[in-house]
Amino acid sequence: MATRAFVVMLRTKVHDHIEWPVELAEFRQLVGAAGFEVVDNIIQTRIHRHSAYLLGKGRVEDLAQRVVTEQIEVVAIYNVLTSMQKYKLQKLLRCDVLDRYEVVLQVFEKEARDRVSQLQLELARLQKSYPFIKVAVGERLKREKPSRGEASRGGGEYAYHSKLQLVRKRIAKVKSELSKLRRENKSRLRARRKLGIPMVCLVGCYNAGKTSLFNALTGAEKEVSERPFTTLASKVSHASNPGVFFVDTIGFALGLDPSLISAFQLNLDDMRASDVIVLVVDAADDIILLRMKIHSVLNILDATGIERRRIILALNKADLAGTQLAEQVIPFIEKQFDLEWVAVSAATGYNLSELELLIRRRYASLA
Ligand SMILES: Nc1nc2c(ncn2[C@@H]2O[C@H](COP(=O)(O)OP(=O)(O)OP(=O)(O)O)[C@@H](O)[C@H]2O)c(=O)[nH]1
Ligand SMILES: [Mg+2]
Repeated sequence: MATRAFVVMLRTKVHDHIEWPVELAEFRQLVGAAGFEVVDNIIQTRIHRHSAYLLGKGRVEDLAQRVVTEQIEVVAIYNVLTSMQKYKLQKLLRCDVLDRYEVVLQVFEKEARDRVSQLQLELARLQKSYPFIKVAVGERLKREKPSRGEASRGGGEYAYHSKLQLVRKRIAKVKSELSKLRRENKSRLRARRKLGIPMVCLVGCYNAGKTSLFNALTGAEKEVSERPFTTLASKVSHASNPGVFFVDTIGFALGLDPSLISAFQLNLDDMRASDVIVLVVDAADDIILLRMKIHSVLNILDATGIERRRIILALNKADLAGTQLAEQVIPFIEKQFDLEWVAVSAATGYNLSELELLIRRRYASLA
């Protein structure tokens, strides 16, 4: 039986009536993918976050009642919490509280099978949990009254410091292993670059169809699925399209926390090293969601240092989008974004040669 969860969102942009339902729906999907059954949504609108509990205290107390009566085990919060907020909420709600960072991390962890992804995720997990352990144990020590003089307090503090030291040691170990792997990856990228063959990276949100396109363009048979984050570690094509190296890599989610993105440095290196970036979107998505996803990915690419002149937009799933493509998506893209685009379908093979042509032209223009 799935773990019963509430989804909680604090809306701070009080004038936004369009984006928040989309963000909520996307988050609910991730909470589901993390293995939870969403029993209800609780939404509060206030301009300022409550510093201790995120939501107003009255709301949290109501929630605590419902957690008991409705047998809730997890409260998943759309917003990103400080360690102190998480600690206080868990204490008051008496159940696990996960914020968006942790929910997404949990979904990633379900998919991580290769060493690099596992290490990158372990680091992301440790960096989030270290300040939380500090707060949680610190608060406990403050409350504990030494029962037999100072000696027992000393024991508690000793355990506290040795626990933190263990986590710090593990962080250092994982970081050093990752930097070794990152150096190796960079030297592979340099060797590939020396061959003078264009490198083309497929980027976009999860489920856009990056791996499906990668398979269609290269004849590979990598796993494709509707689960979020099916692909974590990058895959590079070799044989069947010898004129181009295609790179399939990790997918993003709407509003992904920047500190979580920065955990995936090896994937970001693959993107940075590519000549051309194909930003893949699902053209059958609702137009508001589509706009938010494109902005989200462009922001990540900007922050990663990838220039706009390297980017081509692939409107994938043309077969599924039907008339929405010509009537809504294309006029919208033309109006909103200064990006060269091509409508394709990885499923039917529609316009793939057009995409390859655009890639070659763009590569030539970069030289
Ligand atoms: N109808 C249709 N479905 C497609 C097309 N391309 C991909 N899909 C489906 O969309 C879903 C996601 O495809 P993937 O290729 O795994 O997507 P991805 O972008 O690699 O996703 P992540 O690896 O999770 O980031 C799968 O169910 C595919 O079968 C397409 O052109 N048309
Ligand atoms: Mg994939």
